[in-house]
Amino acid sequence: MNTDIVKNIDEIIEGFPFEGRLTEVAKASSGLINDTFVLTFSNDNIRRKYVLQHINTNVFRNPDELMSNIIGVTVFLKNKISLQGGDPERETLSFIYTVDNLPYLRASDGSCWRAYCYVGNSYTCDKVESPVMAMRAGQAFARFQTLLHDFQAEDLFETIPDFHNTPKRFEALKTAVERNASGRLGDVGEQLEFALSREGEAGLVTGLLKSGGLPLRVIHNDTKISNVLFDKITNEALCVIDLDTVMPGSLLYDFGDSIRSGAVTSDENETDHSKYGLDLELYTGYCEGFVGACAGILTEKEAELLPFSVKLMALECGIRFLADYLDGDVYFKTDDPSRNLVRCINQFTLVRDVERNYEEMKRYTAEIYRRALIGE
Ligand code: GN1
Ligand code: MG
Repeated sequence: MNTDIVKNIDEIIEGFPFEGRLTEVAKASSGLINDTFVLTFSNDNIRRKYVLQHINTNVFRNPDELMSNIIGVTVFLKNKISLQGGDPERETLSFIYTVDNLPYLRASDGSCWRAYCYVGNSYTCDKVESPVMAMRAGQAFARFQTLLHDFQAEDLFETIPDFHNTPKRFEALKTAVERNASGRLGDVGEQLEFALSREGEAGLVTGLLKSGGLPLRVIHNDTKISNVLFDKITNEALCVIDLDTVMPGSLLYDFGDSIRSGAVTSDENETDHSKYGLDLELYTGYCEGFVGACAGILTEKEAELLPFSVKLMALECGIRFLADYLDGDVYFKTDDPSRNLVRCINQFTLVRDVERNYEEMKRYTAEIYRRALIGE
């Protein structure tokens, strides 16, 4: 048994009321922020699995607030799902309190850990393989939106303030340029010029949220395909996971970020940038799933801005990678010094591709929305 991949595993498992004897620890995540492990415990003939996550407190500086959001949302979802006749054990996550009845464990070295029940017969994917899969992911995120439609957004802490505030992300980029902590400023002239040429559009969604032109909702904020749990038997989406960034915001951020991360022709680390771009079929598939499942709560303005949100999220993510490249890779995990620049270039390539396909995206989206509204 290899349990060494978590250094202080004995202390951690003693902190949670796991049943049985630990027999396996497997690394499970592809995320850029937290580390996730699947623990297997055996007890006579019974095997139980749990998910253990190390919380990255550099990013989530207040784990109490973070876990308060997650527990609040999952308990609310459980009630709703039960009332609708669903299965609350499979359609959302069940967090396990520590033996001291706390929502997460602080180990003696200061590291923070949380655990939830592993949902059996399920799987996650790092890549959207087909329009049907895109559609199912869209349904899952739309369901999350509709289930939380009447959750009080004011009850949530802003775990990462201004997370999708694109104008503030531009300010952070400019600070990173001035600081040039990594000394890499000379490498990024072209990317910087590109980013600044699109700055004019950066404040559209934040402006409308402020003026009331767009509703403030409870959103997921990290809507990539790897955050959807699928059922092994039916291949339908079961629920969405990774609730760290659940905060108030615009639904457009969720839609745009799903497309940005999933309806693309290659991986975000692709070094051959000519291979990277928008996959219109996946876009349409996702849009059908998402809009089909939440057309009833969408406002006209939200529906109109869905294609724009893709461009916005790609631009924002690109400038985040660029700022981190200039800062010396302090935020996103990297295994290569050029990684964040590569990621940035791919995002900007996607922005250009969305601009090229914009009219078509708008046409498809409007048609999907029209059909969803009349229940076709
Ligand atoms: C981070 O850790 P992960 O991969 O779920 C980031 C997202 C970015 C994404 C880019 C809390 O998500 O905002 O879109 O990387 N999450 C946080 O791959 O910053
Ligand atoms: Mg995440």
